Amino acid sequence: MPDLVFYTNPQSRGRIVRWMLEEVRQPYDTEIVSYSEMKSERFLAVNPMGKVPAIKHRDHVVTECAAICAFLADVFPEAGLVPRDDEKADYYRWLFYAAGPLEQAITNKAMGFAHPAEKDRMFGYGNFDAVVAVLDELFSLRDYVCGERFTAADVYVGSQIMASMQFGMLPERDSFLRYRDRLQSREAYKRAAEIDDRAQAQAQPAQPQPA
Ligand SMILES: N[C@@H](CCC(=O)N[C@@H](CS)C(=O)NCC(=O)O)C(=O)O
Repeated sequence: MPDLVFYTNPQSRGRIVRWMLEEVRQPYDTEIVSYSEMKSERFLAVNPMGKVPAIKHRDHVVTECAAICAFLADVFPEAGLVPRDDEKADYYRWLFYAAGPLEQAITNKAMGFAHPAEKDRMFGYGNFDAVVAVLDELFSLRDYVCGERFTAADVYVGSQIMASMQFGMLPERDSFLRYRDRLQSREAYKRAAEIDDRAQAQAQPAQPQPA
């Protein structure tokens, strides 16, 4: 039995972790958790937030996509996705930036929550336009979060950027589109997407079409 169990739903942020799992290429068991099961006693024992994704590695549960990506990179260093010493500053900086300020900016924007400009200083992300400009500059100057080389930080930062663009919550800047193309050409990305698309189709069988 594999040391890793992956709790997910194919229509969730679990897709980020699926990609990371495919990058590290370790055996894992998948448990699909339906939205109606997420607040069950059984699943709350795994994640008291009642949310996916989560992983269990031996006796340890890890939740939060960014933490899971960093954890898997650390535990399976042979995948080559941990930062080298000279990459650590960028790796941690932008991983935490994406899990905090970027995600808040995007969800607030999607919900139509706006704050007056004079309150920017109270918000960790300042304002949405500033977040977009900072990321646009970053990916105009480099191919990956840490520069030339793909690391686990790209799985998370890239997923946030790609999903937000896909749902129309982030503008399609050229730098973001080029970054997306680089990431989507990865074999592990394609494998993960295929697995989740298949799981999603099984969960929602196609409706018969009227003749
Ligand atoms: N901060 C968490 C967010 C997890 C999350 O919100 N997951 C959603 C699916 S994308 C969920 O499980 N929602 C079910 C619920 O809240 O009942 C992470 O990064 O993993």
